[in-house]
Amino acid sequence: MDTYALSRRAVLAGLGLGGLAAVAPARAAGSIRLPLPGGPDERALTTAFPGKGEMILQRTTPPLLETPFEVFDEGVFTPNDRFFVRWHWAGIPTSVDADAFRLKVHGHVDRELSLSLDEIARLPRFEIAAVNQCSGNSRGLFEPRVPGAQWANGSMGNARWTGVRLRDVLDRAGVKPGAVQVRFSGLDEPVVDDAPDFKKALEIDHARGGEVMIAYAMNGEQLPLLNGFPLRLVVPGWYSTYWMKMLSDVEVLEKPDENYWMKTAYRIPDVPGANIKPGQTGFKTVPINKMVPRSFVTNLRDGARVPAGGPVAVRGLALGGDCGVKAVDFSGDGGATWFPAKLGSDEGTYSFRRFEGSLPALSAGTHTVKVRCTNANGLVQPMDPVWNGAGFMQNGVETVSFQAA
Ligand SMILES: Nc1nc2c(c(=O)[nH]1)N[C@H]1C(S)=C(S)[C@@H](COP(=O)(O)O)O[C@H]1N2
Ligand SMILES: [Mo]
Repeated sequence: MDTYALSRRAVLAGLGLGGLAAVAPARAAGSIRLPLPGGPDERALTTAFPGKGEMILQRTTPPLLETPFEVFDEGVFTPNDRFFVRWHWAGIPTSVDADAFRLKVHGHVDRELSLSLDEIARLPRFEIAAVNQCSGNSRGLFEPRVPGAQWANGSMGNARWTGVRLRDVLDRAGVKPGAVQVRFSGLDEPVVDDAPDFKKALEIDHARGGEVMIAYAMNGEQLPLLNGFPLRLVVPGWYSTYWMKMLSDVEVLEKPDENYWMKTAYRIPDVPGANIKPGQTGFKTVPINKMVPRSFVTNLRDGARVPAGGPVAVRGLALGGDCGVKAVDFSGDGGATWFPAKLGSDEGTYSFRRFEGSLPALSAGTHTVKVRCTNANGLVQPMDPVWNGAGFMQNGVETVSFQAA
């Protein structure tokens, strides 16, 4: 039996997030410039957050921490202490008592459950590698710029998640005929009374599909508090807005969820890939859902210098979205000619996949490399980002500009 959830290591060592608000900027470990067109592009680096190494401080309260991009060159899995953090409301418990914690399962079910972590750990164990990516990852790269957290490319991460299938938990409660959705919420709360608690819902068949899981471990360790200790939902292939952290409440619904976070926020045009014009209204929307393919060069960054006259190694990470990576191609001539990259080991459909290749010998001067992923469903990254006012689902082909000298 797995005992990650049973380890009772100190969670937050008594440091309140209110306290963090005060210490984080003071303990900033320097700053970094993000590739955000038109600025402001400078962000503090911080090591002040519990369970986290050096992170890009996007916001202090509630914490929004971005992964510095060089971390993605180190491997296919993102270390827990460098994994990005995003919360909507500042009412985040600063510690969770693992013994007292209960997961409530209720609503349109035969019997309500109140499960301890020990009871959950006794269900069949399930493990999957999957990328957790914020819907707004790379929002700051959109032009025209859009409001919202100005993330560069680091509000994503890949981990091996261990836990139990949501289906097994739902089966214990006994889903009644007529159930249409399952709604999730966590221990965090808004700090003002009239603000909507963060809740998300999935269709019942998706929830029971066997891949959606309740994770108690991430990369073989208990979840960092800021990534949802003690339990979080993992929805492989879908944007992380559904990946409810500190999951405490699972509610089976007879009617589609109409809460703010489903009905109003996190909506996308109902036509896949539709480019929206600034100011455009009146188009139909659906809740954001499956991820789309992406790829990133990790060994070269804008302004990098490489020796002229020799081949240039290109290495990076790709993600298929809601299916695997079929191919990654790269181009050194602005997209006129594409070379296939060699793909690294397959860690699973929803994982990052490494790729590598090399550009032919380059003359001295400025060069660019573009990289493009095609997923197993045949979906290809667009050359230009698909613009929308919410700044969601940015997946345009990335270009890195470097110098050969
Ligand atoms: N309880 C709770 N879960 C949540 C959120 C939240 O605000 N509260 N935000 C969601 C969003 S929008 C994102 S991007 C991911 C971020 O996951 P991470 O902080 O573990 O990287 O958590 C998701 N789950
Ligand atoms: Mo997000």
